[in-house]
Amino acid sequence: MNAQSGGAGGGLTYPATRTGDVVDDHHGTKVPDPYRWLEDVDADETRAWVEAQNRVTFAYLEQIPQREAIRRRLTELWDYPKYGSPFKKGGRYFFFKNSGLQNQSVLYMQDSLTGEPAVLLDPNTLSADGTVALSTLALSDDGRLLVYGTSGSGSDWQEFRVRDVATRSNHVDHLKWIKFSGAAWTHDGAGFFYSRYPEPAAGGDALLAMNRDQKVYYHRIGTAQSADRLIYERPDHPDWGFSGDVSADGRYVVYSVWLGTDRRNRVYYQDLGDPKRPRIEAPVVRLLDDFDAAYEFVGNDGPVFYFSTDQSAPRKRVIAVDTRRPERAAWREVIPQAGDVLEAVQIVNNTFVVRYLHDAHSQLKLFALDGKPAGEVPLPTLGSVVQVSGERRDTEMFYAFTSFLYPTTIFRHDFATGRSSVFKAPEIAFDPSGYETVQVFYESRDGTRIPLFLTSKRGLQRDGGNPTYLYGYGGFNVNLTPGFSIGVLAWLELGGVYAQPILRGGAEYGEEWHQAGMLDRKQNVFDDFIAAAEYLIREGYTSPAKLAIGGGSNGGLLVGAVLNQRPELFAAAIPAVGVMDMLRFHKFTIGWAWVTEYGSADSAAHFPFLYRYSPLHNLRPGTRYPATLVTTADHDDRVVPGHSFKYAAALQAAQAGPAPVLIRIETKAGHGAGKPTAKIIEEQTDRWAFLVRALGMMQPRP
Ligand code: X97
Repeated sequence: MNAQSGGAGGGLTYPATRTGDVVDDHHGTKVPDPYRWLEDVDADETRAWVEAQNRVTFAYLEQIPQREAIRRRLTELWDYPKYGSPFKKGGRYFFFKNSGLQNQSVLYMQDSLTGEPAVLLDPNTLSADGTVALSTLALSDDGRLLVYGTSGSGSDWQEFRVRDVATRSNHVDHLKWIKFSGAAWTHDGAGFFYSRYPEPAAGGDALLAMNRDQKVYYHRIGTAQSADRLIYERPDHPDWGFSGDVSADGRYVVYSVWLGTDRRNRVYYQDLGDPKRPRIEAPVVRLLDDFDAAYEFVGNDGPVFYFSTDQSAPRKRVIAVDTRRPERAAWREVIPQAGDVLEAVQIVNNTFVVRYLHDAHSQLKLFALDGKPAGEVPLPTLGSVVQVSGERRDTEMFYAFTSFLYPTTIFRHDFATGRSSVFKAPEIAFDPSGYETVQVFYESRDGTRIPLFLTSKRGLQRDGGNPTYLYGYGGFNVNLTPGFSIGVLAWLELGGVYAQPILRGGAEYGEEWHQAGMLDRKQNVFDDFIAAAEYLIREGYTSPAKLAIGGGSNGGLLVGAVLNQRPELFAAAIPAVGVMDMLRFHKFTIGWAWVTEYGSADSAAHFPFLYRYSPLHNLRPGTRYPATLVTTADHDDRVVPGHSFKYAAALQAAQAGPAPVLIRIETKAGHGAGKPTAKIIEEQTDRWAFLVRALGMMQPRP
């Protein structure tokens, strides 16, 4: 028995969405899933639905008078050269640069810091519309060969190719069915280790099928992928993945054995012997096989391996493990846990370069290899250090620094003088002096102190009338630190306030903070977000009629959940590429990888808390929901678009208020990585145009 459900809102007529009669039995609870058919993205009926929804959405967006001006201003602001941190290999420098509006950044090389840059690889030549992006990169130890990964239309699937650096011509090598893997060269330059999945079954959809059985291979340059040597597989554990890294001295391959997005891992290694004549057939040794904590390989002194770890240290520390005496009692602590969380560590100039997060903004500290503090690199303002580059033998390092009002700038640190100086400053026509970022703290529902970054015009009137965009993530140990974004800048120019709270579930205060937002504690994340909204209203920054919320991926789930719990608190919501069906997410692509974070509806213990907040299952027909723009993309194989399709259909049917409920489905795009500049600008234009209308920011001229 099928029925049609259409909806109306704000004078809009939505495409009719057929309702099916699928009902699942979850541990005795009957749960209807009327829009199940929308999960099948290849079906003609789904394609027709997508087209019909996009027609309604774009017709709505096109009649917003400010949209054109927003697009023009975003394009204008975007158009300045952007640089990445240079990195060195074989005596040359390599770096990414985007001239301004190029769809993809170009990889350049130059012989010295003052030399002439030459293009090594321009991804813009790989497709006319910029939808083929570089996904990974590895230069051989002598810098002569480059293996690069590309992904098409935003998918997680990658293909690897090999380029000769001197001639800029490609070798015959072409590898497929790679996901969640980089490449790690042996130091003879003969080939590299990488991980891949079995080729998906013919007739199946490679964008929907579950990813399991990752295996490690060694590829020898100049040979066919079918001749690759299988190095390691674990058919007894189809969920395990393997991420190989060759040590800086070329002697070891160190594998992180990962199980989904769980922060805990195992560490295995191979001793290749002579780096110039590596024994790739060397046995795989299980060094840390307890899956008790996170261990990240930092470097080694011969057989002594350094790891950053949260073992007995939720804010992380650095330890040394002697592979000849791997037992825990023999581990040596090199850098003890501090009050701030250790975000990342690497070895440059025979020094540990450590990034800490202090209330979610960066500090950069140096330590000798024996752990003695060796000073701090002063940073320009409250912000984030991203992209530190440099190798153990280098005497310089580069890092990028960024903040809401500090366009990403490349610094060079000279270890000989101990000084950092600006290496590449962006030339952008933007005067930050009219704006300010402040960090405030508020109390969440259970009294937890939550940091909140607020960026706005200086001298803001706290009269409750400021359009405010509240953006969050809150999960998976992922940090949401201050960063420069053209989109945010355009929002500020429109008179908006940008508010970014540090929600539980992230890594900003270490593993305890992460765990406080996991599994049956997920509601804490929503409470933190709701409390941010209440704080902004109470303090006079804004009011419900002027408040919008946004987030992507796990943040799309956040927006969906909070919208259901407090629909009256907001005027608009923009859930992007969200996980909206908490009962079925684990059945598609890599969704199973999130089970240690979210739990699984297959578990009778987990089902009740998932069912209680799942965005798709907590919409109440007859409710006045805020104006909502759901966004997703046809090639999103991280969070499959079916989540957003079903959610948008259900929200359109439930909407009792006048506000629009729209879904914007991007084509030839995915979860976000590698998105071409042209598509980013189009999407950002539509988000701000939607909010300008929903929050009544500028009255359309008569
Ligand atoms: C993922 O779903 C990544 C899926 C593949 N993957 C893992 N573990 C990762 C990885 O399952 O890439 C990993 C990487 C970064 C952060 C966390 C896990 C891995 C780890 C070590 C070595 C190799 C791979 N992610 C989540 C996501 O996209 C958040 C972060 C990455 N989600 C979409 C969560 C819900 C919505």
